[in-house]
This record gives sequence, C-alpha cells and structure tokens, in this order.
Amino acid sequence: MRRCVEEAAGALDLADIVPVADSAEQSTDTTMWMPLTLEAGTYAGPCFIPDPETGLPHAAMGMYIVFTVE
Ligand SMILES: [Cu+2]
Repeated sequence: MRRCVEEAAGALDLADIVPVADSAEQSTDTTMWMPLTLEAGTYAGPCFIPDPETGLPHAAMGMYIVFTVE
C-alpha cells in the first residue's frame, strides 16, 4: 500500500510529511479561516471527512489543496 501511495505521489516520501494543523468538523456551506504562521515550503490541505455514500475521504474525490509558502 505504501509503495502505491508513493508512486502516485511522485516519489513523495511519507516520512517527510509533517502535520502542522488540523481543524474540527464544520457544517455544510460554511467557511472557516485558520490563521497560521508557516515556514517556507509546500503544504497540502486535504479533507478527510468521509463521503456518506462511498465512505471515501473527500480528498480522494478532489477536496484538497496544495500550496507553497515562499
Ligand atoms: Cu470535505
């Protein structure tokens, strides 16, 4: 499983992933702002809430963002 994930991520070493923040669940159609002070680097913001029909985390359905702090 880990090998498949690494290949899909383009040789991303999962050991390099460091959690920096998390959030509580929120209601549908709401917005949450999370003030963070981040060091330069590349970050990912995935949603791990499961879809009620498929059970897949929303991230597997495209609900994530990858961004860079310079
Ligand atoms: Cu979501």
